[in-house]
Amino acid sequence: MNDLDTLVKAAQADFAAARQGAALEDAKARFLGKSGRVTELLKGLGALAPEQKKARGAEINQAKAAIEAALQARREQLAEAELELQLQAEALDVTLPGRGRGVGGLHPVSRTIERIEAIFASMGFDVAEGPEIETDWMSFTALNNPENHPARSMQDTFYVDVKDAQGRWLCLRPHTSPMQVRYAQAHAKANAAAHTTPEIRVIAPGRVYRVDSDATHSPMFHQIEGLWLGANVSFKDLKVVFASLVRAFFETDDFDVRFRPSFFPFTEPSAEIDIRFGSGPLAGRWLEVAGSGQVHPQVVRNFGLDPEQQIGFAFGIGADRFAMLRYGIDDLRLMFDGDLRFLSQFR
Ligand code: 2U9
Repeated sequence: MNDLDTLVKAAQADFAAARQGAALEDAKARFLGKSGRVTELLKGLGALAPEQKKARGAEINQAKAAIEAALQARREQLAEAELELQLQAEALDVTLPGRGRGVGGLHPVSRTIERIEAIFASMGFDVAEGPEIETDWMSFTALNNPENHPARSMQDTFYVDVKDAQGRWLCLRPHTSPMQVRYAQAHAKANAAAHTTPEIRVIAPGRVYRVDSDATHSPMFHQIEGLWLGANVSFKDLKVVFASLVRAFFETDDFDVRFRPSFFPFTEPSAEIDIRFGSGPLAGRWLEVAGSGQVHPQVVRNFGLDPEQQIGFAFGIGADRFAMLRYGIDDLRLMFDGDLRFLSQFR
Protein backbone atom coordinates (compact mmCIF):
# COMPACT_ATOMS: atom_id res chain seq x y z
CA MET A 1 0.00 0.00 0.00
CA ASN A 2 1.57 3.36 -1.02
CA ASP A 3 1.40 6.61 0.99
CA LEU A 4 -1.65 7.83 -0.96
CA ASP A 5 -3.61 4.65 -0.32
CA THR A 6 -2.76 5.05 3.39
CA LEU A 7 -3.92 8.67 3.24
CA VAL A 8 -7.25 7.69 1.65
CA LYS A 9 -7.74 4.97 4.26
CA ALA A 10 -6.96 7.46 7.08
CA ALA A 11 -9.50 9.93 5.66
CA GLN A 12 -12.16 7.21 5.35
CA ALA A 13 -11.52 6.14 8.97
CA ASP A 14 -11.68 9.75 10.22
CA PHE A 15 -14.90 10.40 8.32
CA ALA A 16 -16.43 7.20 9.65
CA ALA A 17 -15.49 8.22 13.20
CA ALA A 18 -17.33 11.55 12.85
CA ARG A 19 -20.77 11.13 14.42
CA GLN A 20 -22.11 14.58 13.57
CA GLY A 21 -21.93 17.09 10.73
CA ALA A 22 -19.60 19.44 12.63
CA ALA A 23 -17.07 16.65 13.41
CA LEU A 24 -17.16 15.58 9.75
CA GLU A 25 -16.39 19.12 8.58
CA ASP A 26 -13.41 19.21 11.00
CA ALA A 27 -12.18 15.92 9.52
CA LYS A 28 -12.61 17.32 6.01
CA ALA A 29 -10.46 20.33 6.93
CA ARG A 30 -7.68 18.01 8.11
CA PHE A 31 -7.48 16.45 4.62
CA LEU A 32 -8.87 18.91 2.10
CA GLY A 33 -8.59 22.25 3.95
CA LYS A 34 -6.07 25.00 3.15
CA SER A 35 -3.40 23.31 5.18
CA GLY A 36 -4.89 19.85 4.97
CA ARG A 37 -2.81 16.83 4.15
CA VAL A 38 -3.91 16.61 0.46
CA THR A 39 -3.33 20.31 -0.04
CA GLU A 40 0.14 19.98 1.50
CA LEU A 41 0.94 17.14 -0.91
CA LEU A 42 -0.18 19.26 -3.89
CA LYS A 43 1.95 22.13 -2.69
CA GLY A 44 4.93 19.71 -2.54
CA LEU A 45 4.59 19.01 -6.29
CA GLY A 46 6.46 22.24 -7.08
CA ALA A 47 9.72 20.69 -5.87
CA LEU A 48 9.51 17.74 -8.30
CA ALA A 49 10.96 17.37 -11.81
CA PRO A 50 8.34 17.94 -14.58
CA GLU A 51 7.83 14.21 -15.53
CA GLN A 52 7.54 13.18 -11.90
CA LYS A 53 5.27 16.11 -11.21
CA LYS A 54 2.73 14.98 -13.81
CA ALA A 55 2.54 11.37 -12.60
CA ARG A 56 2.53 12.29 -8.92
CA GLY A 57 -0.03 15.04 -9.54
CA ALA A 58 -2.37 12.57 -11.22
CA GLU A 59 -1.99 10.13 -8.32
CA ILE A 60 -2.65 12.83 -5.72
CA ASN A 61 -5.71 14.03 -7.62
CA GLN A 62 -6.98 10.46 -7.74
CA ALA A 63 -6.51 10.16 -3.99
CA LYS A 64 -8.19 13.55 -3.52
CA ALA A 65 -11.20 12.42 -5.58
CA ALA A 66 -11.44 9.24 -3.50
CA ILE A 67 -11.35 11.30 -0.26
CA GLU A 68 -14.01 13.70 -1.62
CA ALA A 69 -16.22 10.76 -2.56
CA ALA A 70 -15.79 9.27 0.96
CA LEU A 71 -16.66 12.66 2.46
CA GLN A 72 -19.81 12.97 0.36
CA ALA A 73 -20.89 9.43 1.20
CA ARG A 74 -20.42 10.05 4.94
CA ARG A 75 -22.31 13.35 4.69
CA GLU A 76 -25.27 11.54 3.18
CA GLN A 77 -25.10 8.81 5.82
CA LEU A 78 -25.12 11.37 8.65
CA ALA A 79 -28.01 13.37 7.13
CA GLU A 80 -30.01 10.19 6.80
CA ALA A 81 -29.31 9.15 10.40
CA GLU A 82 -30.27 12.61 11.64
CA LEU A 83 -33.56 12.48 9.72
CA GLU A 84 -34.25 9.02 11.16
CA LEU A 85 -33.68 10.30 14.73
CA GLN A 86 -35.97 13.27 14.11
CA LEU A 87 -38.70 11.04 12.71
CA GLN A 88 -38.46 8.78 15.74
CA ALA A 89 -38.64 11.72 18.15
CA GLU A 90 -41.67 13.18 16.40
CA ALA A 91 -43.39 9.86 15.85
CA LEU A 92 -47.19 10.09 15.79
CA ASP A 93 -49.39 7.10 16.44
CA VAL A 94 -52.15 7.92 14.00
CA THR A 95 -54.14 4.93 15.24
CA LEU A 96 -54.65 6.46 18.74
CA PRO A 97 -58.21 7.65 19.39
CA GLY A 98 -58.50 11.45 19.20
CA ARG A 99 -58.81 13.40 22.44
CA GLY A 100 -61.49 15.61 20.97
CA ARG A 101 -62.88 18.65 22.73
CA GLY A 102 -65.05 17.98 25.78
CA VAL A 103 -68.57 19.15 25.13
CA GLY A 104 -69.63 21.24 28.10
CA GLY A 105 -73.14 21.84 29.29
CA LEU A 106 -75.10 23.81 31.84
CA HIS A 107 -75.43 22.42 35.36
CA PRO A 108 -78.97 21.12 36.03
CA VAL A 109 -79.49 23.89 38.58
CA SER A 110 -78.41 26.55 36.05
CA ARG A 111 -80.77 25.04 33.48
CA THR A 112 -83.57 25.08 36.04
CA ILE A 113 -82.92 28.71 36.96
CA GLU A 114 -82.77 29.74 33.28
CA ARG A 115 -86.06 27.97 32.55
CA ILE A 116 -87.77 29.53 35.57
CA GLU A 117 -86.44 33.00 34.66
CA ALA A 118 -87.91 32.61 31.15
CA ILE A 119 -91.28 31.50 32.56
CA PHE A 120 -91.45 34.47 34.94
CA ALA A 121 -90.25 36.85 32.23
CA SER A 122 -93.25 35.74 30.17
CA MET A 123 -95.45 36.86 33.10
CA GLY A 124 -93.81 40.30 33.22
CA PHE A 125 -91.32 39.65 36.04
CA ASP A 126 -87.92 41.35 36.05
CA VAL A 127 -84.83 39.44 37.27
CA ALA A 128 -82.94 41.08 40.17
CA GLU A 129 -79.23 40.67 40.86
CA GLY A 130 -77.23 41.42 43.97
CA PRO A 131 -74.24 40.64 46.20
CA GLU A 132 -73.72 37.34 48.03
CA ILE A 133 -72.17 39.11 51.03
CA GLU A 134 -74.85 41.16 52.71
CA THR A 135 -75.54 43.44 55.64
CA ASP A 136 -77.58 42.41 58.66
CA TRP A 137 -80.22 45.03 57.81
CA MET A 138 -80.76 43.70 54.27
CA SER A 139 -80.73 40.07 55.39
CA PHE A 140 -82.87 40.32 58.53
CA THR A 141 -84.11 43.71 59.71
CA ALA A 142 -85.73 44.77 56.41
CA LEU A 143 -87.53 41.42 56.40
CA ASN A 144 -89.08 42.06 59.79
CA ASN A 145 -86.93 39.53 61.68
CA PRO A 146 -86.85 40.48 65.37
CA GLU A 147 -83.45 41.24 66.94
CA ASN A 148 -83.43 37.89 68.77
CA HIS A 149 -84.66 35.76 65.84
CA PRO A 150 -82.81 32.39 65.73
CA ALA A 151 -82.05 32.81 61.98
CA ARG A 152 -79.61 35.55 63.02
CA SER A 153 -77.59 33.12 65.16
CA MET A 154 -74.15 31.79 64.26
CA GLN A 155 -75.73 28.31 64.20
CA ASP A 156 -77.81 29.28 61.19
CA THR A 157 -76.01 32.02 59.30
CA PHE A 158 -72.40 32.27 58.07
CA TYR A 159 -70.79 35.53 59.17
CA VAL A 160 -67.88 37.33 57.52
CA ASP A 161 -65.16 38.86 59.70
CA VAL A 162 -65.98 42.39 58.48
CA LYS A 163 -68.42 44.89 59.99
CA ASP A 164 -70.81 47.20 58.16
CA ALA A 165 -71.34 50.93 58.87
CA GLN A 166 -73.75 50.02 61.71
CA GLY A 167 -71.07 47.89 63.39
CA ARG A 168 -72.83 44.63 62.46
CA TRP A 169 -71.00 41.65 60.99
CA LEU A 170 -71.58 41.09 57.29
CA CYS A 171 -72.98 37.67 56.38
CA LEU A 172 -73.34 35.31 53.42
CA ARG A 173 -76.93 35.97 52.34
CA PRO A 174 -79.17 33.28 53.88
CA HIS A 175 -81.88 33.90 51.23
CA THR A 176 -82.19 35.93 48.04
CA SER A 177 -84.61 38.41 49.66
CA PRO A 178 -81.98 41.18 49.99
CA MET A 179 -81.88 41.45 46.18
CA GLN A 180 -85.60 42.14 46.22
CA VAL A 181 -85.26 44.64 49.06
CA ARG A 182 -82.60 46.52 47.05
CA TYR A 183 -84.71 46.28 43.89
CA ALA A 184 -87.88 47.50 45.68
CA GLN A 185 -86.01 50.38 47.38
CA ALA A 186 -84.50 51.53 44.08
CA HIS A 187 -87.91 51.43 42.40
CA ALA A 188 -89.60 53.21 45.30
CA LYS A 189 -87.05 56.06 45.04
CA ALA A 190 -87.23 56.34 41.24
CA ASN A 191 -91.03 56.39 41.30
CA ALA A 192 -91.25 58.88 44.18
CA ALA A 193 -89.11 61.25 42.09
CA ALA A 194 -91.49 60.76 39.16
CA HIS A 195 -94.59 61.02 41.46
CA THR A 196 -95.85 57.61 40.33
CA THR A 197 -96.81 54.51 42.29
CA PRO A 198 -94.62 51.63 41.19
CA GLU A 199 -95.74 48.14 40.55
CA ILE A 200 -92.97 45.79 41.56
CA ARG A 201 -92.81 42.42 39.85
CA VAL A 202 -89.45 40.74 40.26
CA ILE A 203 -87.77 37.44 40.91
CA ALA A 204 -84.42 36.98 42.65
CA PRO A 205 -82.57 33.77 41.77
CA GLY A 206 -79.20 32.86 43.20
CA ARG A 207 -76.88 31.10 45.61
CA VAL A 208 -77.65 31.31 49.32
CA TYR A 209 -75.83 30.00 52.40
CA ARG A 210 -76.92 28.44 55.68
CA VAL A 211 -75.12 26.45 58.38
CA ASP A 212 -76.71 23.13 57.49
CA SER A 213 -75.31 19.98 55.87
CA ASP A 214 -76.84 16.52 55.45
CA ALA A 215 -78.48 14.36 52.75
CA THR A 216 -81.19 16.95 52.16
CA HIS A 217 -79.38 20.19 53.09
CA SER A 218 -76.28 21.76 51.58
CA PRO A 219 -74.52 24.78 53.18
CA MET A 220 -74.82 26.42 49.75
CA PHE A 221 -78.04 26.06 47.82
CA HIS A 222 -80.15 28.00 45.33
CA GLN A 223 -83.35 29.92 45.80
CA ILE A 224 -85.67 31.76 43.53
CA GLU A 225 -87.75 34.26 45.40
CA GLY A 226 -90.46 36.36 43.86
CA LEU A 227 -92.24 39.56 44.78
CA TRP A 228 -95.29 41.20 43.24
CA LEU A 229 -96.55 44.42 44.76
CA GLY A 230 -99.18 46.74 43.33
CA ALA A 231 -102.42 48.53 44.10
CA ASN A 232 -104.51 45.38 44.19
CA VAL A 233 -102.39 42.23 44.03
CA SER A 234 -103.80 39.30 46.01
CA PHE A 235 -103.43 35.59 46.82
CA LYS A 236 -105.59 34.90 43.77
CA ASP A 237 -102.74 36.30 41.62
CA LEU A 238 -100.23 34.22 43.57
CA LYS A 239 -102.20 31.08 42.82
CA VAL A 240 -102.37 31.89 39.09
CA VAL A 241 -98.67 32.77 38.93
CA PHE A 242 -97.68 29.62 40.79
CA ALA A 243 -99.91 27.29 38.79
CA SER A 244 -98.55 28.88 35.58
CA LEU A 245 -95.00 28.22 36.78
CA VAL A 246 -95.74 24.57 37.58
CA ARG A 247 -97.57 24.03 34.27
CA ALA A 248 -94.75 25.52 32.19
CA PHE A 249 -91.85 24.09 34.19
CA PHE A 250 -93.11 20.51 34.53
CA GLU A 251 -94.91 20.63 31.15
CA THR A 252 -98.17 19.19 32.46
CA ASP A 253 -101.73 20.30 33.27
CA ASP A 254 -102.29 17.28 35.45
CA PHE A 255 -101.62 18.63 38.97
CA ASP A 256 -103.29 20.23 42.01
CA VAL A 257 -102.00 23.13 44.10
CA ARG A 258 -102.68 23.44 47.83
CA PHE A 259 -101.89 26.27 50.28
CA ARG A 260 -101.14 25.26 53.89
CA PRO A 261 -101.05 27.93 56.64
CA SER A 262 -97.54 28.70 57.87
CA PHE A 263 -95.51 31.45 59.48
CA PHE A 264 -92.69 33.68 58.22
CA PRO A 265 -91.72 37.01 59.82
CA PHE A 266 -91.83 38.77 56.40
CA THR A 267 -95.30 37.64 55.29
CA GLU A 268 -98.72 37.71 56.95
CA PRO A 269 -100.68 35.57 56.34
CA SER A 270 -98.14 32.95 55.19
CA ALA A 271 -98.58 29.65 53.42
CA GLU A 272 -96.59 26.65 52.27
CA ILE A 273 -97.40 25.66 48.69
CA ASP A 274 -97.76 21.95 47.90
CA ILE A 275 -98.36 20.38 44.51
CA ARG A 276 -99.59 16.90 43.59
CA PHE A 277 -99.19 15.41 40.12
CA GLY A 278 -101.95 13.21 38.74
CA SER A 279 -99.63 11.17 36.55
CA GLY A 280 -95.93 10.50 35.99
CA PRO A 281 -93.28 9.18 38.39
CA LEU A 282 -94.24 11.61 41.18
CA ALA A 283 -98.02 11.05 40.90
CA GLY A 284 -100.24 10.98 43.99
CA ARG A 285 -97.94 12.48 46.65
CA TRP A 286 -98.27 16.02 47.95
CA LEU A 287 -94.87 17.69 47.45
CA GLU A 288 -93.95 20.83 49.39
CA VAL A 289 -92.35 23.09 46.79
CA ALA A 290 -92.52 26.68 48.06
CA GLY A 291 -93.23 29.10 50.87
CA SER A 292 -95.29 32.22 50.30
CA GLY A 293 -97.43 34.91 51.81
CA GLN A 294 -98.81 38.41 51.65
CA VAL A 295 -95.91 40.82 52.16
CA HIS A 296 -95.93 42.12 55.75
CA PRO A 297 -96.83 45.86 55.96
CA GLN A 298 -93.62 46.54 57.90
CA VAL A 299 -91.58 45.03 55.06
CA VAL A 300 -93.39 47.28 52.55
CA ARG A 301 -92.59 50.27 54.80
CA ASN A 302 -88.92 49.16 54.91
CA PHE A 303 -88.82 49.45 51.09
CA GLY A 304 -89.84 53.11 51.49
CA LEU A 305 -93.38 52.37 50.23
CA ASP A 306 -96.80 52.90 51.81
CA PRO A 307 -98.52 49.59 52.75
CA GLU A 308 -101.88 51.35 52.31
CA GLN A 309 -101.01 51.86 48.63
CA GLN A 310 -99.00 48.72 47.96
CA ILE A 311 -100.09 45.19 48.63
CA GLY A 312 -98.97 41.90 47.22
CA PHE A 313 -97.26 38.59 47.75
CA ALA A 314 -93.85 37.03 47.97
CA PHE A 315 -92.77 33.46 47.56
CA GLY A 316 -89.62 31.41 47.77
CA ILE A 317 -88.77 28.21 45.97
CA GLY A 318 -85.77 25.94 46.25
CA ALA A 319 -84.21 25.84 42.77
CA ASP A 320 -82.29 22.66 43.66
CA ARG A 321 -85.51 20.93 44.67
CA PHE A 322 -87.17 21.98 41.42
CA ALA A 323 -84.20 20.59 39.47
CA MET A 324 -84.34 17.30 41.42
CA LEU A 325 -88.07 16.90 40.81
CA ARG A 326 -87.77 17.71 37.13
CA TYR A 327 -84.75 15.49 36.41
CA GLY A 328 -85.53 12.66 38.86
CA ILE A 329 -82.44 13.25 41.07
CA ASP A 330 -82.78 11.68 44.52
CA ASP A 331 -79.74 12.97 46.42
CA LEU A 332 -79.02 16.69 46.77
CA ARG A 333 -75.30 16.03 47.27
CA LEU A 334 -74.95 14.75 43.68
CA MET A 335 -75.66 18.28 42.54
CA PHE A 336 -72.60 19.79 44.20
CA ASP A 337 -69.99 16.99 44.10
CA GLY A 338 -68.79 18.04 40.62
CA ASP A 339 -68.71 14.41 39.43
CA LEU A 340 -68.64 14.40 35.62
CA ARG A 341 -70.33 10.97 35.45
CA PHE A 342 -73.38 12.68 36.91
CA LEU A 343 -73.04 16.09 35.27
CA SER A 344 -72.39 14.80 31.73
CA GLN A 345 -75.89 13.33 31.68
CA PHE A 346 -77.22 16.89 31.39
CA ARG A 347 -75.18 17.98 28.33
C1 2U9 B 1 -89.19 40.06 50.40
C2 2U9 B 1 -90.26 39.82 51.22
C3 2U9 B 1 -90.69 38.54 51.39
C4 2U9 B 1 -89.99 35.21 50.24
C5 2U9 B 1 -90.51 33.96 50.83
C6 2U9 B 1 -90.57 31.89 51.56
C7 2U9 B 1 -91.81 32.31 51.93
C8 2U9 B 1 -90.07 30.52 51.78
C9 2U9 B 1 -88.34 28.94 51.30
C10 2U9 B 1 -88.70 28.10 50.14
C11 2U9 B 1 -87.76 26.99 50.01
C12 2U9 B 1 -86.88 29.04 51.32
O1 2U9 B 1 -85.37 27.74 49.69
S1 2U9 B 1 -86.29 27.53 50.70
O2 2U9 B 1 -85.95 26.72 51.79
N1 2U9 B 1 -88.90 30.25 51.19
O3 2U9 B 1 -90.66 29.73 52.45
N2 2U9 B 1 -89.83 32.83 50.93
S2 2U9 B 1 -92.02 33.88 51.45
O4 2U9 B 1 -90.52 36.27 50.93
C13 2U9 B 1 -90.07 37.50 50.72
C14 2U9 B 1 -89.02 37.77 49.93
C15 2U9 B 1 -88.59 39.05 49.76
C16 2U9 B 1 -88.69 41.44 50.21
